[in-house]
Amino acid sequence: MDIDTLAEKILAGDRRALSRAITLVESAREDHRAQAAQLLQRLAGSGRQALRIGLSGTPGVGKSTFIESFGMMLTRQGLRVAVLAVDPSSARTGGSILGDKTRMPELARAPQAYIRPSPSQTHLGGIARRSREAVALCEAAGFDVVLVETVGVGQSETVVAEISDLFLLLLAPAGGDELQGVKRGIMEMADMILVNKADGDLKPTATRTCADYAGALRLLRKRPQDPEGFPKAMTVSALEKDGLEKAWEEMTTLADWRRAEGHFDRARAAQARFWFREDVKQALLAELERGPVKAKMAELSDAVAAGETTPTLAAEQMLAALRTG
Ligand SMILES: Nc1nc2c(ncn2[C@@H]2O[C@H](COP(=O)(O)OP(=O)(O)OP(=O)(O)O)[C@@H](O)[C@H]2O)c(=O)[nH]1
Ligand SMILES: [Mg+2]
Repeated sequence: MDIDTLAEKILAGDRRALSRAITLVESAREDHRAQAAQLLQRLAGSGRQALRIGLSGTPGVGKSTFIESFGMMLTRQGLRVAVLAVDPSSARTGGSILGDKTRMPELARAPQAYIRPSPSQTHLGGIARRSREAVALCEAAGFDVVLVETVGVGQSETVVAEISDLFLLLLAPAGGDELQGVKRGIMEMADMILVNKADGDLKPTATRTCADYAGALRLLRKRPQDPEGFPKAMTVSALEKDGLEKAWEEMTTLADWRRAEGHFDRARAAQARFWFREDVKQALLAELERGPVKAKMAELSDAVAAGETTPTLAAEQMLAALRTG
């Protein structure tokens, strides 16, 4: 299929075309890369804008259950929902593909929803590019909401936050000492904290945990992109489908405010800038792994190890060699 036809089909909301296109952007093959770039360029002018929601949380906190319940609630409101996963561990575990689809049985069958399994890739730079391009494809395909899930392990949260309009942190009810476990950097990224499993015996603990996090959020520096009262902490039960409508209301309130105040577009522009810089950095790093440059790196690295030169001097020498090509 040629790129023009593929683009047309995506714009028409053809799911198979969308899947094909995502496979294309996931490919590392040079000719695929060129086709993917052409396709994305063609779709860039679609003028469609989804609400991109990033969702992070540790294993077992209830991300899949939440996406299933929350996603179904959105489809019942007539919204089209796409689900993507950024999963740096998938290469190790052999992919969370089956796990995810079986944990989202209703959503996986819903005609208004699209779930894209996570590919197995190890290289985080590759994951980032593939993920943001997949988001762009879903957006062009006319989805109203694109949910991007990641399991909370280090850098993948940054990737997800940098491709999302809203970033949600899903937490479990826990004792006070676990509050310390959430890294400050992650708290600072969150637009909303959802304490899940606020049901049955866990409800009182969830309420207390939520209050603790609300307190912690208030201590953070006020961000220009937040109206009064945000970032917010709330309790939900993905299992009992409780608090999901309220959470969605808060999300739309926040997104609407950001749109009205210009923060929404500003954030996307800043993200585009961020990814441009990241791509340049990744490409420069990749240069170091190529032929003669790689050999020079190895040579200087050995010299440093042998004490023949210092790391600083060797680095200067390396950069000089790069500049002269
Ligand atoms: N009580 C209760 N249990 C829940 C809730 N949400 C999820 N669970 C349970 O928690 C367990 C893990 O849920 P998942 O949705 O698979 O969690 P996850 O975050 O997707 O986990 P990973 O995919 O392994 O990272 C399952 O046994 C769920 O039934 C909830 O709201 N309340
Ligand atoms: Mg899951």
